[in-house]
Amino acid sequence: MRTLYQFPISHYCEKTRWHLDHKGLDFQVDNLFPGLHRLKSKRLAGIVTLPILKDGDSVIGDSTQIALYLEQHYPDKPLLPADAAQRAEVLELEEQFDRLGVHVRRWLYGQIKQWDSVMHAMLKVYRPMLGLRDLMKPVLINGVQKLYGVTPQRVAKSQAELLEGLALIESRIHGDPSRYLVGEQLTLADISAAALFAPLFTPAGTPWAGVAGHDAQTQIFLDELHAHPAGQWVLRRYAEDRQRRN
Ligand SMILES: N[C@@H](CCC(=O)N[C@@H](CS)C(=O)NCC(=O)O)C(=O)O
Repeated sequence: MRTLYQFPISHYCEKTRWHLDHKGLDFQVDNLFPGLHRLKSKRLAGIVTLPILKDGDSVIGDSTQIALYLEQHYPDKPLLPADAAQRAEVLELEEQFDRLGVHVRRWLYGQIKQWDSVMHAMLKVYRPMLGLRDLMKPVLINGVQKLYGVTPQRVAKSQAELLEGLALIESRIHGDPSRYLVGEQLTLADISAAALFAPLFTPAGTPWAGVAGHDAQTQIFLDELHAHPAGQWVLRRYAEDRQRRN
């Protein structure tokens, strides 16, 4: 049996879900409660973040390690090219987009004006547990702001970083949303970039669709990003390459 320990709205968890779905691997999800998840994640994999994958007797933490594990143990439908130079490029891009995922998250948290819709999306999968779920909301709001460094200066820097990330996508695809980042096929670089930028573009069927806690000014900025080739690229990758099994 395969279990993905996750938060549904985590874009790093989405990257792993996409990879598992791409390989056609069945898995169940165990949605851990934010904050309390650390008790389990430390015990399972000695880390404080999700995703963590349990595959039979193997436990792998961190979306990059999981990706490498999946490529090694399930070689069908590879997301790493056989060509050594292309493979190195994919791994390098994957690392860059993982780093950029931090900025996407911080910037988005920095835009939230109404937390209700965001908290609802974050917590709706958990049972109310004697009202504990709702009692935890203010603690969580404070917690994510501290944990992810959501201060005005850092949010502004993250905006610059995420714009650079979108420019990187555009340069790799030469402005053409139909192209892949490396070579002619979907690779780990594409699913990393598309999943980690997806919360900005809220593709249909993702946990972010319909979630909006930001104001009109942020929406104008997001609409502009949508119109860019990189925004169109993320949506296109979702429409064409994101097969869902779960
Ligand atoms: N480098 C890690 C990052 C994962 C990550 O940042 N996960 C966040 C959710 S988006 C998390 O678990 N945060 C909870 C915490 O730090 O307590 C990966 O690729 O798996």
